[in-house]
Amino acid sequence: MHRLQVLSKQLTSGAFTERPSTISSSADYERLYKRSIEDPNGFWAEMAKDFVWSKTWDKDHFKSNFDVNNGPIFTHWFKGGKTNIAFNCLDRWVAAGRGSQPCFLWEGNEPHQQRTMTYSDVLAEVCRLSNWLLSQGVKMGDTVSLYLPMVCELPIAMLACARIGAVHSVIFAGFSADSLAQRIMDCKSRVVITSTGTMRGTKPVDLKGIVDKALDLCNKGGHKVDRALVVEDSSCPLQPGVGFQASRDVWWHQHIPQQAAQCEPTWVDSEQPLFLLYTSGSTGNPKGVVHTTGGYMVGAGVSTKYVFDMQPGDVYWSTADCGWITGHTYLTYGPLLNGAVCVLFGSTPTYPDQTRCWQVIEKYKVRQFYTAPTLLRSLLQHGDDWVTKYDRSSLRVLGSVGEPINEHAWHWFHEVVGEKRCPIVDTWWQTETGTHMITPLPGSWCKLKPGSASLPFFGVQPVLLSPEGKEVTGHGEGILAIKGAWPGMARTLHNDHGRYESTYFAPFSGYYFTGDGARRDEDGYIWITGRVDDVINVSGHRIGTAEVEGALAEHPLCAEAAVVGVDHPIKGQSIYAYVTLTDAQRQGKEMRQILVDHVRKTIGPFAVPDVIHWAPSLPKTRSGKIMRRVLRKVAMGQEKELGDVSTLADPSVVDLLISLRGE
Ligand code: 6R9
Repeated sequence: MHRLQVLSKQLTSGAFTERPSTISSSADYERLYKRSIEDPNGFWAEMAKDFVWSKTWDKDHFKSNFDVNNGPIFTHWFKGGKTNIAFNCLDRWVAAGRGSQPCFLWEGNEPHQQRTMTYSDVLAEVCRLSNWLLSQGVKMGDTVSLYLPMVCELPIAMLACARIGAVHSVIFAGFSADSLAQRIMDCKSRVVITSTGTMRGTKPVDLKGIVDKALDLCNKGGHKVDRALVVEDSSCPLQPGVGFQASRDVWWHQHIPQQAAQCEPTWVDSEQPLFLLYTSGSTGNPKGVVHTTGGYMVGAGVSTKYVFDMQPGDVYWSTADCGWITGHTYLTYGPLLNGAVCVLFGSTPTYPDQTRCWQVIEKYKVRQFYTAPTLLRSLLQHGDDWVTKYDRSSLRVLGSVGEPINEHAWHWFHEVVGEKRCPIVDTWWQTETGTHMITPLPGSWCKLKPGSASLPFFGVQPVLLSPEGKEVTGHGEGILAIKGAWPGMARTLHNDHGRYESTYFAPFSGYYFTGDGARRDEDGYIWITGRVDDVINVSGHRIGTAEVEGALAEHPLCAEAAVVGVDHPIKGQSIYAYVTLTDAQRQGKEMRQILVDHVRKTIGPFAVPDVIHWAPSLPKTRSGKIMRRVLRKVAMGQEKELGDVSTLADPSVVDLLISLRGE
């Protein structure tokens, strides 16, 4: 074969190749990691030099206190520095000659709905919207609520707020009017940005109607929203009966195009709040997690670069919605800070059919693909042919986030989707951590273990604690906590610093408490075992729900499983499993025995579920997390005490499960 042909074959068959942005050896990783822990002040200052600042940070810019006995909990990074994250995401690339490079490749609900916006287009639109926000009296520190589907206007609105120092609060466009009102009132937004509606598969979602109801509720609650800016979605116009309130509502297409396409960025202090993001805790009202500017920017930019091996011009796709943290850090800020081309996906991965993801990857030649195990599990049941008929040779790095990935899904992702060529970065992190915490890096030196989130990212010191708060060293298991601060961490909860301290720092003073359990193996690899509130103790055996779920999900007839612990008079707790079969016809006694035998064989007799409850589907939050709290209540017959189910994607699943109890 001609040399060039050989070369081009190598390129298209594309084994993962080391690039300058990749850490190229274990020794390099260890050296940088060590440095990041021993000298956080110096290490992160060096990293921060890759970004544009209007004023450099002080020499000793980093300080924190994690000990509740030692005064208030606080962290600051890059103290004294001033920057603007929107400038770093956009202006910088336009100035560097990348203005005509695509920034967003938007794909709508239908495969033929497409829109490309270049970096120059996005910058101009961000400036117009910033100018409009300023004209509405929005000032630095004011909060703007965004209730939008996955259209370019959503990240544009986030960046426009950031440009003028306003704080954005994105509320997933699936929350009910009540939840939306609660979140708007909590942060007292006077401006809300929304759209007429959106199509999710074949279903229209009437967003403006929901906003109208929410704003009525706000009025009743004594909070008035002055302005609602509405994006017109031609595929989903205003629903009959939904109107425009002339004194409050304005159209994006009438008011934004006439604004000037330049707007000076507001250079803000490093610790100026950038956004609020509400997340549910195990109890009480949703928490408004507050992220600030400088540390978050550096953490997001640097982790995206190393974890996804990202360089300017790379086509990157995260299936996350901007309504949750992944959509903030690894769809909007991180990729744009690295000059990437972002696919913005405004549909559902199974619409019009289960090949949609692979079509999108082929069409846009996606290089890095970041998704959640739940999606993989739902797709893998349909077999491999649906995947392999599309060209995935552009793929180089695959990412997983949101929950532990079971081995079966990991292998399918690696072997079928990634053709064994792409490393899988199983990234463990949280809304509160802001950025990746524990993850493999995509270098051939980095050994991958299916199901393990692997090693700490730079600057992160994970520790395992015993229930008494003693550090477990070496190989062992415990409660996952983090020692020492990292740049991307949340600084407080909106209007409730006390709750921030009591939730995350009081359980073990001196540490950030993650709420997850984990195990460290002989190689120092970390395996997340699930939330500590989900750990089941059966006759003294500690069993991670994730472990049992993983075992069930390994069975080819099991599409998905969720396991909870229920009180048991003799064993303390017993294991209660909800199982979705790939073929519902198989539900019955015989299948139960098959699954029980399978778990017994995979983990051991102590891990066998006492109950297998057939579940046509599982109650999930809109970000795809199984709501185990609800499953526990249903299992224990306490459905009157379900608590807040406002974050469920489909609340009717709960009634269905109740009706199937004992079947
Ligand atoms: C980013 C995000 C955080 C919780 C976290 C943990 C679970 C996330 C995971 C994972 C195992 C992973 N989680 N990534 N568990 N392996 N790679 O999901 O944020 O929505 O706040 O959820 O998700 O339990 O504590 P958030």
